Formats: sequence, structure tokens, C-alpha cells
Amino acid sequence: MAPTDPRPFAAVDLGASSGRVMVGRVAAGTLDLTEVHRFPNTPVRVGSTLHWDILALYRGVLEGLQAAGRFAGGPPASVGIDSWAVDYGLLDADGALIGNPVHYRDGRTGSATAKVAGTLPPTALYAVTGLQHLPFNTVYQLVAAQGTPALAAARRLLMIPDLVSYWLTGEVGTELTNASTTQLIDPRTRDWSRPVADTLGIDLSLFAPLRRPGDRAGQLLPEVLTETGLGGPVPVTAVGSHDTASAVVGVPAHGDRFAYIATGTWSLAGLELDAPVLTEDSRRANFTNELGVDGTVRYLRNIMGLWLLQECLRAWESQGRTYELDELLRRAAESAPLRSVVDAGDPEFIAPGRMPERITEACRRTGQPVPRDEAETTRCVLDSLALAHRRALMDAQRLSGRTVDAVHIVGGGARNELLCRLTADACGLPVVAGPAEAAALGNVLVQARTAGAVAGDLSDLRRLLCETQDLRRHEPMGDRRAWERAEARIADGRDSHRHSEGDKDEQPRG
Ligand code: ADP
Ligand code: LRH
Repeated sequence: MAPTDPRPFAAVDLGASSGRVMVGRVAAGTLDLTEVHRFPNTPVRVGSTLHWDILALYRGVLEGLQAAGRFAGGPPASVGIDSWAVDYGLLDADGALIGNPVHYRDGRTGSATAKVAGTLPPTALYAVTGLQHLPFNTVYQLVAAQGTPALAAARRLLMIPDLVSYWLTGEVGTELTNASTTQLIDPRTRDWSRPVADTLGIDLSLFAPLRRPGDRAGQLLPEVLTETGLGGPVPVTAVGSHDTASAVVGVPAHGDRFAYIATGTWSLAGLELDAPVLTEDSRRANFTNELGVDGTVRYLRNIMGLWLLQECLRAWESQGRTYELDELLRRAAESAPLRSVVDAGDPEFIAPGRMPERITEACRRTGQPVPRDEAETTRCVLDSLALAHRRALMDAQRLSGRTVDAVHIVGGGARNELLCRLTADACGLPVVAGPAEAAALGNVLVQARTAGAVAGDLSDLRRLLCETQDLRRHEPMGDRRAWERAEARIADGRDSHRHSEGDKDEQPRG
């Protein structure tokens, strides 16, 4: 192949709702992406514990790599893997997986958050790690697992993309962007915080050495080459293995006056910064400082995202009412705006199940009209998400001192025109929607740079995205005061909920 021919890179992108393998062809001035395999990501409850079906996902990865080889007419130039954050698998002394990784929506960390807060006050933990309080952060999962036979038998802990990489290559490592979601990394040093780990009794030697995006992570094992029909050798490159880190690389922005919202199962709304914001105001606003590619900080807030809608659809389907998303969104667009809104930052929505009822209960609790049908419930979800996007981006600008003049929506939610339009209206800023597969594109771009198919910094990679990807622009419209009034309803509801809950462990909520 001539050096200027586009080279195929395989991106494995495991999202909470589906896994996919994409082939990206890259050269100067060229970037195209093709989905070669998509497979559902369906969690499994065993007893009372919710697990990821990790072997089904790994089978999807192998089938996807086989499809990538067929599509590219030969082995890809390299493979990169990204997935959702915080979760992990434990390996025994023989390198075998101990049990199925537990899903971050499992309730096992219930008492661990208070236990951690009792040992290391939230203010001190934030001052070192800068991570948003989410009850499923790896720290809480590990504290919840203390004393279990599984943790006692463990010799290695691999985050989900590192586990897939280990199965493909036989080599272990801990990729930094995802490691930063453990709440054990100090974003100033970009290394483990031994004081935090020691105080909480967490053994850092369980973690394999850190890798940075762009590092070599091994090459496909002979049995993987046989299984996938790929001729070798095929290198595996560490990318921003946290899907949100890859998605932020995939934001088609110019300059630095932009905000991003990576919307899929979650909405991750924030800014790209050079240094973390570790102030008490930032902690109280529940902002996170996750590490990004090329020494950046992803200063953002986790918001519930399209999970709310996914769970409503699942509930309606279980009652025999199956809806096409397009049709539901069309009806939602015709429903009354801002009739009722819920707090999409409220951890009460993390667990699966009964979502339409839980939304109804939240509306009733805050003295708002309850949605009368599926279209109104959908409208309530999308208005609530747009409002949470607005709140997050206003807070991010205030807390960081950076102002923005455009919002980029990437991820599956970029396909939801109503959500993009409502977000533009709520924020009073233009929204640029797309690409929907930003994580896979960011994954491909980091691989391509390591392989020498493209060169430059993040702004150069983003220039290539701007030149090659289909984007839609939404200008803000409507009455901004309507959003302010809706925000006031949320703030009142939040205060009264807090008091009725007794604000148990004084943790902030976004
Ligand atoms: P994850 O990576 O977390 O699995 P995705 O980024 O794939 O999530 O986003 C999935 C979500 O994107 C779906 O739940 C759905 O709400 C939204 N979505 C996907 N395709 C469309 C579409 N054609 N129109 C509207 N929304 C869409
Ligand atoms: C999105 C995501 C998000 C995390 C959550 C657990 O897929 O990685 O950034 O907080 O999953």
C-alpha cells in the first residue's frame, strides 16, 4: 500500500447499550468510518448481583475483528479498545478471570460510600483526586469488595478495556484515561495517589503499570489471529480507553472556546482544560476532572443521559408496548414544552427498573403535572436532559473561568434532533451535532497517529474531523426565561428532596 493510501484501523468501542467494531480509514485529508459489527450489551442478574456479560462482549469483539479483516481485505494496521469506565475484572495467580465483572448499576456500593466518607472526608478525597462523587466509582466498588474471597484471590485488577486487551494480547497494562475514573489517580501528577489508596486499604499493586494513549499495548496472540482469520502481526495500540476520553478526541471543534456533551447512555457535559480544578466549589458542584488524551483534563459532569429513555422503552416493551424511537420523538416534539422536568443529575435514577413510574413520582414529589402518556414522558426526559446540559455548562464555565461560544454534541444522542435543538435553546448557544460515533473516531485517530498515518496535536486531529464528518448546526431559539423558570422548579425540588433524605453522607449531586 502506498503511504498516502488510507490505512484501515479497527476500533473496538464497548458502550453500555451496545458494542461495536468499526474500521476507520485514515490518511492526510481522509477519515472515513464504517461499522462492521454491532452487538447488544445486555447485563445479566445472577442472584442479587448485576453483571456484565463479559464473554458475550468478547465474542462480539472477536466477530468484529473478523469482520474488520473481511472489510479491509486484510488485517487492520492496528486495533484500539475503549469502553465505559470504572468497572473491572479480577485475575487469579494463573491470569484467569475470577467471576464476572460487576455492573456499575449494581447496588453493592450502598454502604461503601459512607464507609469511605468516614475514613477520608469527601473534601480531602476531592482535593487529591478531583473526581465527581458517583456511588459506583471504582474506589467504592473496591471498598465494597474488601473481605470477599474474590478480592483475596486476586493478583491483578484490569479495567474493562484493559481486560479485553489482555485477552487479545496476553499483555497487561492500565490505560491512564480510564484509570483516572477509579478515584485513585491524582490529576496533577497523572499518577496513582498512594496516600488515598493506603488510607482506604486499597492495594495498588493489583493494578498493572500505567499506559498512556498512543503507547503500544502488544499484538494479537496467535490464537486470536486464528480465531479471527486475520493474518498477523496486528499491533494493539492503547487509545483513550475510557470511551468518553476517545469521544472528546472525536469532537470536531476549532480552538478552545467550545464545550462538549458526549450523549449516549450517559451525558458527559463539560470542557477540555489544561489543568484540573480542585476547588471546594467544584466539588460541591459535583464536577469531575478525568484525564484526557495528550495531557488534557476532561472537566465535566456525569448526567443521567439517554439511559432514562432507554429504560422507559424497556419498561413499555415489557408491558407489550413497543415503540419506534423516531415515532416517539416526533410525538414528543409536538408535546407541550417544559410541562414537567426532573433532575437528571439525581443518583436516584442510576438503578435499572420502573423508570416511567420513577419519573412520574419525581414530578409528583416536586409538585409538577405528571406525564399523561409515553410522548409526554419522553418530552419530560428530553427537556430534563437539556436543562441538565444547561446547568452543567453554565457551572463548568463559572468554575473554570473558561467561556465558550459553541456546544458540540457527539455520541448516539447527536442523532436525536429534538435533544440537540432543546439543548441549543436551553444553553442559548449554537449546538453542532455529530459525529454520533465520536468515540470510535477518537480511538481510530489516536491509533493512526501512533502508526504515522496522521500527525499533529488534538487540534490537527480535530481539523481532519471538521473536514470529513457530516455535522448539523442548531441555532438557539425561543424564550430563555422559560428554561430559567424550569431550573428554579428543579432547584426547589432538589432542596426539599435533600432535606427529606437527611442528606445522608453530605455528598454533592449535580
Ligand atoms: P452507548 O455508547 O452508551 O452505548 P450510544 O452513544 O450508542 O450509547 O447512544 C445510544 C443512544 O443514542 C440510544 O439510546 C438512543 O437514545 C440514541 N440514538 C441512537 N440512534 C438514534 C437515532 N437514529 N435517533 C435518535 N436517537 C438515537
Ligand atoms: C460512558 C461512561 C461515563 C462513565 C460511565 C460509567 O460510557 O464511560 O463516562 O462515567 O460510562
